Amino acid sequence: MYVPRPEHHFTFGMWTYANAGRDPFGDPVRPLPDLDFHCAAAAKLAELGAYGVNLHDNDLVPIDATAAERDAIARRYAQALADAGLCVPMATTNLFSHPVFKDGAFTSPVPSVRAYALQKAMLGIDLGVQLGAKIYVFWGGREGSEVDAGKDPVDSIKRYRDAFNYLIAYAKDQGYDIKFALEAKPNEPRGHIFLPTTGAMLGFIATLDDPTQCGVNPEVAHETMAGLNFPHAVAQAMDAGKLFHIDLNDQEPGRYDQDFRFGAANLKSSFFLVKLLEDRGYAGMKHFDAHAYRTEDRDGVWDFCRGCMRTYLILQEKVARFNADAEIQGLIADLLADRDQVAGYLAPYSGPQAAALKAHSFDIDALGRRGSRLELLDQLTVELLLGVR
Ligand code: DIG
Ligand code: MN
Ligand code: MN
Repeated sequence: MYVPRPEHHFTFGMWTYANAGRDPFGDPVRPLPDLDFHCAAAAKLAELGAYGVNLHDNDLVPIDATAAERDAIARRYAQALADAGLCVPMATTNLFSHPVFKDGAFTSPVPSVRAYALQKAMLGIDLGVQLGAKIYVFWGGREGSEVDAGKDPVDSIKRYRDAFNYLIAYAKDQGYDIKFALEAKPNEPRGHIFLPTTGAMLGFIATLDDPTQCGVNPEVAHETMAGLNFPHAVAQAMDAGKLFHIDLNDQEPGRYDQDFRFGAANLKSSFFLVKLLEDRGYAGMKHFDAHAYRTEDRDGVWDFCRGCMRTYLILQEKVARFNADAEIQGLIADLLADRDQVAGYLAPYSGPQAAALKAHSFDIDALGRRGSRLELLDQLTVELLLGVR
């Protein structure tokens, strides 16, 4: 029961299981990772049932590596992944750690920085494709401001668009089988990050030269930080056919980006997220972009990895129980029933149907008095999650 297997498509970023526990107020509590650790970790993740490992370019290759060093590192790691039976479904570029990006990468006011960011992203895409990635994520952690006088927001969006149009053209020019997924976050490490939510990203993607090559990578913690309902953000991405990837974790509202173990903070929201992904047949990767508590040693990190996958599988079973629960489904059916036979008015517009609707008489007071039994429906949902249904 609840044993993760590769077919579940659970993935972890190198930066997640290798997170050393450094935070703005404290030094690392776990050893800093090296290539030996990452190669050994591949075997460990395979043993735990993971499907793949994701990476930023510099999680694997030091920013100052020569081309020969890069190739040797990539070869060794690719072999370790092959030996473990793991793949690299997603890759991304670190456009946020080096000081050069301190005022942005693609939206930096400095043309040399924007040009270097394009160069680094192209090389990162090359590396990701070489390792087999089919999705390339862009998280614009430094694309923002604290001093709005120094960065025109419209110019910044234009620079962002120029960069993605350029990189989409590059991937096409190279004949790469890869799609881009944009990841939103409202703030941290910048005071304000451009395109702060998944909804904002969806609006932005529509303005690209070729929107078909770009989707979104929503993250639980990031929408939650903004006080938003994460399943609703995912639903909009699904509706737009743009849910190319997803970053699973957990988060308490109104706090810094906690990147908690999946399900560690809000079980009901995590349940409805799993329900949405399962009911709608999401076929992409389930990536845990999270890390263990700073209190943990490396053994605790593997507890964290196990917990992410196990909680997803437990909630997946709860979804099946919810969908098979006659009382719950009966309440939902009643809620949605067309008691007054007016569904014909809601069909696609036609002149005669609109004329009939305009002439229809509604008893809005009676409609207003109708109960919904949502208290009972939510109680039954809670009881199911508490394991008594
Ligand atoms: C943080 O949530 C971001 C970075 O870790 C990475 O660029 C992206 C990929 O999951 N998520
Ligand atoms: Mn995060
Ligand atoms: Mn993320």
